[in-house]
Amino acid sequence: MVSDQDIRFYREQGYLVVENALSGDQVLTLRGFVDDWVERSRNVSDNDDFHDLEDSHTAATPRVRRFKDPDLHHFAFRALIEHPKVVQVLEALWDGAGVRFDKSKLNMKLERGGPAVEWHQDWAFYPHTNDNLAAVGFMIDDMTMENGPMMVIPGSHRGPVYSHHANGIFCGAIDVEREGVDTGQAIKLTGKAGSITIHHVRVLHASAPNNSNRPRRFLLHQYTAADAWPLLGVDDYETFHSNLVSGEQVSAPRMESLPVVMPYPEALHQGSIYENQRTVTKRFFPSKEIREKRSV
Ligand SMILES: O=C(O)CCC(=O)C(=O)O
Repeated sequence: MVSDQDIRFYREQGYLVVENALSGDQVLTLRGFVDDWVERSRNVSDNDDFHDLEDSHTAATPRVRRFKDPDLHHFAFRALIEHPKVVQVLEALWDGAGVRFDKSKLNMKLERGGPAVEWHQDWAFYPHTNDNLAAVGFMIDDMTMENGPMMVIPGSHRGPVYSHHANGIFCGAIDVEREGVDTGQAIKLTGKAGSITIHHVRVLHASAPNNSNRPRRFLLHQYTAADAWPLLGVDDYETFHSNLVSGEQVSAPRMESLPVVMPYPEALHQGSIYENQRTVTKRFFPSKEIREKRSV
């Protein structure tokens, strides 16, 4: 599934794209459940434990930004946590260390306006005792150059850990201009539905709004090595324990000397990265209102 060359590539570049991880039938099944969830979201008017809504969401025109923890809502999603190819790849990338599932989220980015995600490093949200952490993204739709694919800055996982604060408060994004980040080096992770992306917890990434006519639904699973413990603490040990998908439980964390900026004081808006990033003062991707004003 992954070659030594893939492993070297990931270690140098901080990301990998693997094709055909899901079959065409699996993709169609997942799309069916998601379509049904969007249909049912007509009855939802506020963000809750499952729905994260675009500002323009209405019963007539449902616009969901994210379904939170889809694994808790359907077995088809739960089953993907232990997808053998994913576990195999992560074990290979982490030299056989056990693999723990952390969290799942389905970023919807619907056609004609699905929102941007500003530049950030996942490490800023959940630092651990070591950085053998990655997010695996399942492409539920083709990710193309036009529909707001995830972008990464190759090699940035080996660079600095940036402040994700605005006015001293965590906002879940970095000011790329202030930090001198060369976004010209970014590459778009495109691929056919059924492909997966794997990105290192410290790699800089973002995605533009989806102004195309096609949805870009992207299911992200966060994983950690079994010996990486969260610096923000374990909320619920039973779940933490049962989330181990391969290897042995380790109660002595592997500590590495790594840069960390704690995500405190907490973001003013809670619930998702989209909410956290509401207080970003300097946007890389202009808001919809600004884009509309510019095009008048
Ligand atoms: O959906 C995307 O393009 C990226 C999302 C992301 O980085 C996140 O949700 O943390």
